[in-house]
Amino acid sequence: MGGASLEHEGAVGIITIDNPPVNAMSPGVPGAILERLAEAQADNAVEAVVLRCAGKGGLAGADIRSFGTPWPEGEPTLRDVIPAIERSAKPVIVALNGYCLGGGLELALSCHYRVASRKTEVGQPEVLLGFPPGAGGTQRLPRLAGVETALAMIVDGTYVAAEDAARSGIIDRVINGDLLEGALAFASERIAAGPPHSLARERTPVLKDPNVFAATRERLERRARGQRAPIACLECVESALTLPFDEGIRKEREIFEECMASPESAALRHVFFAERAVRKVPGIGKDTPARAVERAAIIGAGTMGRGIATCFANAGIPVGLMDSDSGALERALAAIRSDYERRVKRGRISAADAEARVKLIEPIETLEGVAGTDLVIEAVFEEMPLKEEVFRALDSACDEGAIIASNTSYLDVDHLADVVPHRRGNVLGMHFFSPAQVMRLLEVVRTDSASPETLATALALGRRLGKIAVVAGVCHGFIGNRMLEGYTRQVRFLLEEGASPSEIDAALTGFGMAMGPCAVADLAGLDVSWRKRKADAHLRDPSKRYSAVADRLCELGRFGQKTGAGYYRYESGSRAPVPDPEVDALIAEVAAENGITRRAIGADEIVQRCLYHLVNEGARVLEDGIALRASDIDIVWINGYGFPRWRGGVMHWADHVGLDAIHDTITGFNESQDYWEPAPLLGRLAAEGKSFADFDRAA
Ligand code: ZOZ
Ligand code: NAD
Repeated sequence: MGGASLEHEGAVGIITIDNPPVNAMSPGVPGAILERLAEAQADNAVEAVVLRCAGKGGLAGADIRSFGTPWPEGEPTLRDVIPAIERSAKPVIVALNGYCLGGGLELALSCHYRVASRKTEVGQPEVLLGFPPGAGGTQRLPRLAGVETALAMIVDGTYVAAEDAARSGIIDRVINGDLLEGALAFASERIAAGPPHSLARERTPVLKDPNVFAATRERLERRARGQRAPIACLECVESALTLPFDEGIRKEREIFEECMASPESAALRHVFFAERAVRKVPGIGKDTPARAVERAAIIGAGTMGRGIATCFANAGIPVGLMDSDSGALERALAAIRSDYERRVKRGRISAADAEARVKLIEPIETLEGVAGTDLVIEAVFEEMPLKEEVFRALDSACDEGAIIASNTSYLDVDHLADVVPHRRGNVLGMHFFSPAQVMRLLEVVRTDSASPETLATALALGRRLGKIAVVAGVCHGFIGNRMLEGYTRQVRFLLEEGASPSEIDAALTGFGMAMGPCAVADLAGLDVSWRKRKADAHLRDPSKRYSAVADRLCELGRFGQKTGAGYYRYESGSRAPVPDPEVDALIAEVAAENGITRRAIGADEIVQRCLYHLVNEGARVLEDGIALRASDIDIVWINGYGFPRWRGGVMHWADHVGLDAIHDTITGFNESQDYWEPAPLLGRLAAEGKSFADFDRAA
């Protein structure tokens, strides 16, 4: 259990908070600070107190794991420490090092003075966990930093670096050398200067832009649709202006408690830990050796190849790019260059940086050019014979021990490993999402034969590329695309049964999905899945329902945005979807051919049919061991498919709805519709009154 110690340096008492790894305010820590503070108060030799942290973990705020569980009876909380500091007649100087976040910053704001090392960053990221600061941050920060700065930090959860924090008044001094020495020197100056030692609560918040609340509210209504916490943060900061300090604190507490109890906060806290759990992979530890990737190569310079090459360049890794079609390679290089130019124009990166990154991408003419690379990613057309041929050629061209990864969306990576028998241990899937340089998700597909070193290399590389890497087993479509198939099938069925593309999209964006499935299909290109459906036609069960709606659109050349028409039509130069009566007529025609009487379908049914299907397939993915845990599926759907983070991901959301209710509904669907056989794991968990989270805990 973490605690706090007290030592003396002349007239200064030094309290060190020690609760590795991040000095969170776990039960026991606030109590220990209070005790050390009381000792320092009682000691006549102490004239000032320096509060600091042990180690490099900073001050990460409340212990997020303790939320949702009862706080031990009688154990002091952060809310007891803060008034004790404010009551202290001896000035308390907090010395910050590294991250100072959430309750950590609230503790710091209650001190008389704040000094910080140059690498310190301060922030109130509570909104990202679904609640506003709850220990006075929304009242003290505006009084120190000004309303506009505080509002932006609290509503968006953004961090501010030490120098900027000093400029805005949050930090009193940035220390260049040794932090403790600097803090002690600062304390001596304060002792010499004597009282008064002013507190944030005694100041008046300064508002420069009277329009800032209205403008922020309007921005949040667009950006944070469906969420409560960002608006709740705004309401709290607003009350720093409209209410006396203590009333503002009461209001903040009220709103904090309301938000903390919300499903939104439970979901966001779940995602926080899910993002960390995903890194834990059986058989892979800190001591598993990983190959240093100093140079890589990408085979295939199409949509994906060019995006993946850009990821490497962004991470500063030299990368070769090869395509059997020299025109395609030239087009890719031109597209990469113009993408960087756009980013320079928007002020995202400097022209020099862009130039340096472009230089890291080296066109290679033949596969022999992969010699000297540590890792090759194959991103050619999605055809097994072609990929086999490329793998065989890579077998002769690659260095001994080089890793060969496939970016395949669906194909059997175990089979690809068999194509290069003596390199089997070095083969795996690295499934990027489009656009690869933007999307955070990377599915690392673990083959039966991949060595721990190969897997560890791919996972470490994923982190270097700024991705969130999720390990998936080999199956058709891995985690995400396997689940996607049934989701889009439901969309086609719903269209035939009476819903329009815009009704389906509105229902799912209303739920919180970043985009509706029809708009997504138009963006990605309807031809891609059409080709796949045609190639897999022989695998289809002819006794089951099939909707030809999307095929018929493709037969008309409606491939989506790139042809100006798909599920919607698009005015030239515009990406805004416009409902198209031609599509309505086509759908009605297909429905009539299949003998379907169309009806009005409400948003609830659309959401249920699409999302319960995801849950059911997710349960199968879990039971088959394709995903290591339900929370990994959540990470895949949030980062790869636009599932709302604030709903916690598909499986967490299912737990919230209740697996028994979902199982009952699916069982009902199964009586009259194809593809609804309940997944055995879903049935079992529902019968036992358990959740997917219980399944994860037991694993
Ligand atoms: O870990 C990064 C981070 O961002 N942490 C969360 C910071 C945050 O959101 N703080 C605000 C918390 S809410 C709050 O503070 C409200 C509050 O006080 C209200 C008070 C009201 C009074 C209530 C009365 C009952 C950080 C940037 C800090 C470090 O990043 P790294 O990449 O270096 O390390 P991670 O993220 O891998 O973390 C290392 C291990 O520490 C665990 N952890 C981090 N922050 C935690 C935490 N555990 C509990 N609480 C936290 N705040 C993290 O899970 C990881 O653990 P393992 O087991 O995965 O290694
Ligand atoms: P694409 O058609 O845009 O590009 C494929 C490129 O491979 C073409 O430029 C082609 O000339 C080149 N190529 C073909 N044979 C080659 C060979 N023998 N040697 C070198 N180059 C060759 O395809 P894409 O969309 O980039 O998809 C590539 C792979 O990535 C596929 O396996 C696909 O399933 C997967 N993927 C695609 C997406 C997506 O959204 N497009 C997303 C994730 C994964």
